[in-house]
Amino acid sequence: MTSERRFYLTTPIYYVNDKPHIGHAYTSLAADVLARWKRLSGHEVFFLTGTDEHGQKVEKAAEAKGLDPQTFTDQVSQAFRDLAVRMNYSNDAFIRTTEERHKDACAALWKRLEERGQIYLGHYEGWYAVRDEAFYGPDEITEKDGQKFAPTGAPVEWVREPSYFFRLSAWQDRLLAFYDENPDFIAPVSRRNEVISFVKGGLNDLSISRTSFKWGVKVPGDEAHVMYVWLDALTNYITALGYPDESGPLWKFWPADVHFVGKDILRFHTIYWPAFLMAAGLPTPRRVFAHGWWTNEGQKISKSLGNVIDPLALVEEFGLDPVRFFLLREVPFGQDGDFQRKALVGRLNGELADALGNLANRTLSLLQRNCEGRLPEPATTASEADRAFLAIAGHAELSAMVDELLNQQKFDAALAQIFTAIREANGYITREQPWALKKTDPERMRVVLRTLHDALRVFGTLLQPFMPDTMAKLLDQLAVPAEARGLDALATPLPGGTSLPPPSPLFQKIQGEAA
Ligand code: ME8
Repeated sequence: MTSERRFYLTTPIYYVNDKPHIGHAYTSLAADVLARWKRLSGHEVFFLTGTDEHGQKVEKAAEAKGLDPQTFTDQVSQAFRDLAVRMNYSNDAFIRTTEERHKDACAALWKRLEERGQIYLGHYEGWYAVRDEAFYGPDEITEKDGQKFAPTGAPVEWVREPSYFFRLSAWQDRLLAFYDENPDFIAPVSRRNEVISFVKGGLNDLSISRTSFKWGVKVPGDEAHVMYVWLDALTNYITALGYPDESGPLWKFWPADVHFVGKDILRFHTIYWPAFLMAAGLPTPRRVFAHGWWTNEGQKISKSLGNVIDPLALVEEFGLDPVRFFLLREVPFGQDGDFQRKALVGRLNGELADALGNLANRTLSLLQRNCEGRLPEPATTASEADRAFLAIAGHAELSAMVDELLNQQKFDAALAQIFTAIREANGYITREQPWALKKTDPERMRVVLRTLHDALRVFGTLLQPFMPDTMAKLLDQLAVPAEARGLDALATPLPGGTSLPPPSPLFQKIQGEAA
């Protein structure tokens, strides 16, 4: 398999200071859909997610619960694992930064940086926000009611302690050259501009160790220090591939094809991470995609406002696949989005139940009733109307278009293309009226129903990454064999005469709520 047919993608590793919410579910969902798409198109995929378990923030959260940090992280980390199962994420691995192999990988990377003259011992004095686990310059700080704040709104405290530093300032020009040579490294483009102007503004050396608390990976050779949690956390992406063993079976997946992140952690991934890697002489990831922020019915999501959206409660109420579909359909990936219940009901009732569900049900019921539940032979006598319809819903064009959009992480646009074709199919069935053809022109009826069946197979195949369970059900009803559900298989028509099972509805409408 050539490297082009291999694909490595990651989510952030989530802090275990609290239970998972919609934002965490969202990033992992996007990664899951792309992972599934890549597998469907014949790639060898490695999809990683996990939890970030060190640092002051987690230490404090454990303290507040009266637990030692390891017991606490064992509990909360499990909630993220459970979320992955409940959301049907197809991650190939789940990494925890408290694993021994990860501590070894961090120590190895540290030593490599040290050997290459990238680390020195100094003294850190400045502002630190525990909530962001980030350092801030004096010009970034604001004050309200005697408390100082970072630009993110996180309270900051003055920190003064011995610290190791990474020579980040020395990487400014090489980072700028790197962004220039790799225009796709930061997406979307607005974020790329933001990072470039930040780096042009000048970079200071980065404090990469702390001595005022203990919950972290120990600095090799100086155990009074624990590593800065972001150096520890970013290393997870290579730990999972077996680093420092570059001859192991998974190392072939490095560099990552996409790191999915939220816009809040863009700088860590697009400045620190490539700088660490370049400084260590390791290849840099191909792309970092920073998506936008969800608000809830117009309000910032926060624990204090009591409006945190629990993804599992949504799944409980609306079903898993409608929720998976809605989150990626509603908001262009990369932009902020507002969660509105009525928009979710509208998409579920309108697009899923009416447009797709009814189309499948009508077509499959007619095939049962009027064709003895058997698939007609592939159509040989296409009319002008059939050809016009197939130009939009034909497999080759549609899957190429979806592939191109998903390679740019344009999930909403990919779904919009598929649903344009589904609307077209509804127009086709309404115009052709196959139910009226049974007596007047049964041969034409068979052509129309076969054409619709072929189109439904395309829709079901292309939508599998978004709604895996429901599309498996649709493909079962269409009698598509399990081994013929990849993109390549679409070019081979199903044999005429295939027996079709009786259809059952794919989606339940939500009643009594105005869309
Ligand atoms: O930052 N809308 O972990 P974290 C959309 N451990 N996405 C959201 C969101 C919202 N309202 N809230 C959170 C960390 N997210 C570090 C990462 S990686 C080496 C270390 C998502 O638990 C989004 O992906 O604070 C964001 O980047 C991530 O959760 C932050 O998760």
